[in-house]
Amino acid sequence: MLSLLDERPDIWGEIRLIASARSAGRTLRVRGQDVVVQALAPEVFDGVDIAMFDVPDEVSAQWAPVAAERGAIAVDNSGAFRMDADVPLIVPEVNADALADTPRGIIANPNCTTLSMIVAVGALHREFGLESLFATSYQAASGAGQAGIDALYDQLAAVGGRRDLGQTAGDVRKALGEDALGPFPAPLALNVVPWAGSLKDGGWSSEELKIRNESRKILGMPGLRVSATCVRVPVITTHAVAVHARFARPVSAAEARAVLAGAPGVAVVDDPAAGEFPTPADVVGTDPTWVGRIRQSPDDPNEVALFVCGDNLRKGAALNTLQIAETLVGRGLR
Ligand code: 11C
Repeated sequence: MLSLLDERPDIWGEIRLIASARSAGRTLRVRGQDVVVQALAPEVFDGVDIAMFDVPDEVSAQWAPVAAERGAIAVDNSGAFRMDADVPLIVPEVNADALADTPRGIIANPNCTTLSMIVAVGALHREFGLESLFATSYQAASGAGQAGIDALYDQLAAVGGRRDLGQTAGDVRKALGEDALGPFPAPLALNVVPWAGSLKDGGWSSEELKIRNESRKILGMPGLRVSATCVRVPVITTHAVAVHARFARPVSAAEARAVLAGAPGVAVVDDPAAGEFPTPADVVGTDPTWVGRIRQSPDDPNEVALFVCGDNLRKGAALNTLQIAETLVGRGLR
């Protein structure tokens, strides 16, 4: 968030940094200035126009309303308010018009996996009319926070050079030891793990339901048929999603490619003959939603398949939050 503030347009006057009492008093550099971190308290929001929250759900649930009461618009990156009917869930390239109605003074930022694909899906929906969405994610360790990053680096260090591993059931788990799993339920090095989030009804993970519920809300399609399977892969940052989208009419790969190539926030790299398609390692640290492997289903002319990559810490979190703030200011809503 701080490095993006340095790069983005300067819509800001005074910038305040707020954190828990543990971090209060530290000095951080923002837009070329040293700023002392203040401890979270109601009065820190006095005089603030936009308060960007990047904290656990329970902290947002308590404090975003306080910021709103004090006159700020809270832009919240947690899951606390995303499905609240009085809180718009915004992706500026897709549904910026919903910013006009903020009855609680709170705007929600979607989950990083939804954000990694929804700009591309929204562009196709505008043109062709979406009917159903099937998604399989390949999610980076950083989606699980610093503990996820640390666990993956430690696991990779432990298996590095071990040409004996990955050949017998359970050998990677045994070599790492259960304490090395970090926030993941199985080894991530030399492996993929079909799990992210918490267990919900019917065996779905919370992450899979977030993709379903958030996509429906962002696209304004409460009855949209959505099914997702979320998988963690040994990537540090950048989520990838294999998307199968069915539309109201036949859509050729060329038509889909043309729409995506012209869509704001989307970059198309799609030349498999030359080995060119987006991969997390090649796009991490960049802003666009990268799309490749665009194909028309051989069995259903209305269905298009694509492979999408998005930096889960940038567009998936801090960047979209900042874009919401910039759009509020650009539209004169702040
Ligand atoms: C992950 N997408 O990759 C999650 C992290 O709802 O904001 C973000 C959870 C959220 O594990």
